[in-house]
Amino acid sequence: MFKKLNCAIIILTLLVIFLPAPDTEAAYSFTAKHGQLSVKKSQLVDKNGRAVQLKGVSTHGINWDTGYPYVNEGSFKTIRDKWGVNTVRLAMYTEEYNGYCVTDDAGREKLIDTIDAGVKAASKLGMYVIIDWHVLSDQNPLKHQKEAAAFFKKISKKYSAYNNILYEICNEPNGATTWEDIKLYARKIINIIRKNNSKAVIIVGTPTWSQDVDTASLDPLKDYSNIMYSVHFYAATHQDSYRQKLKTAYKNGLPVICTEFGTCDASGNGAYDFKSANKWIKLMDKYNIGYVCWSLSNKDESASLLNPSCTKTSGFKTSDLSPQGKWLVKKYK
Ligand code: IDC
Repeated sequence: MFKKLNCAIIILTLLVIFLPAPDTEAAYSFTAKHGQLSVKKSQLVDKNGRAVQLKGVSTHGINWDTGYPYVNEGSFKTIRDKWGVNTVRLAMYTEEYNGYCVTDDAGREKLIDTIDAGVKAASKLGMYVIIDWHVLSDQNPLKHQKEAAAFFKKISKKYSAYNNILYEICNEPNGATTWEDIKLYARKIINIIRKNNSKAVIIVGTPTWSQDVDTASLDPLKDYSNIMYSVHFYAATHQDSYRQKLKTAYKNGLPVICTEFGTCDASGNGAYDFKSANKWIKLMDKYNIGYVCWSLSNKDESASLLNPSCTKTSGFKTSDLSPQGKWLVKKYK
């Protein structure tokens, strides 16, 4: 009896000593737990089919010095551990500020490198990452469809083995862009991504700066799986009538994700409206909809999560946070 017990103790001890210790980052991370995401009815679910809610932060434009310096492992680790963020959105403008479609080849290469740094850091830290084709002043995604097709072909091939990437194919269609235009564009780009990745969640923007999820819900894309539609809001501008659009979309069964929001007005500036922001969060929590806040930057504007005086690019302390930053930590943590 004693012999057997001794033997068991020795074996157990040896196991503890010689079994490789699990890599804590990888083994216990958010993405390790949830794995490949997919869409079941209107809900984002994890590898086990359980509902999952993403809580994210968006970079400012990665084509800009108020954006790319924060694309580093230290900064992602800080916002993961101190803020409760599980998702990072890499916003790459298409036209503004030497965006992908207007810069030169060297500029494009630098943007691809920044995306790579972001993807690698997020993956190492067990976070999801949204690659955002940030249509804004170009208004209609069809304008740069050719460039988008080449970009998503390249990027989806490069990251085909990753299970933590979501592709956001057009940030905010606006101007005269119709839902039909967006669908035409989306079909083209989805087909391209699907050749390299049959599962990744693909997020489609909606008309009027991604506000009209109600319109999209009346006639969503057919014949594709793992597609979500984005709603964006800036709480001081977008009040009850915009929340109503989300309620309508939800009632109609549209899978919605909020890939960008702010607590100030739609210019990214002006006064905060935390009361309205709280109403949005409450509604999205009720529906289990994920959300991503604009933006991880110290640019001197209300929407920045950091104070203009903060020059650190990681290791942010509470005193480095803007009013929106402090609000976010309270909500996310
Ligand atoms: C804003 C930035 C601001 C920049 C401007 C134009 O915060 O610094 O000068 O873009 O490039 C959006 C857009 C997002 C905007 C943000 C605030 O997706 O790019 O960022 N916003 O205006 N939609 C609604 C608001």
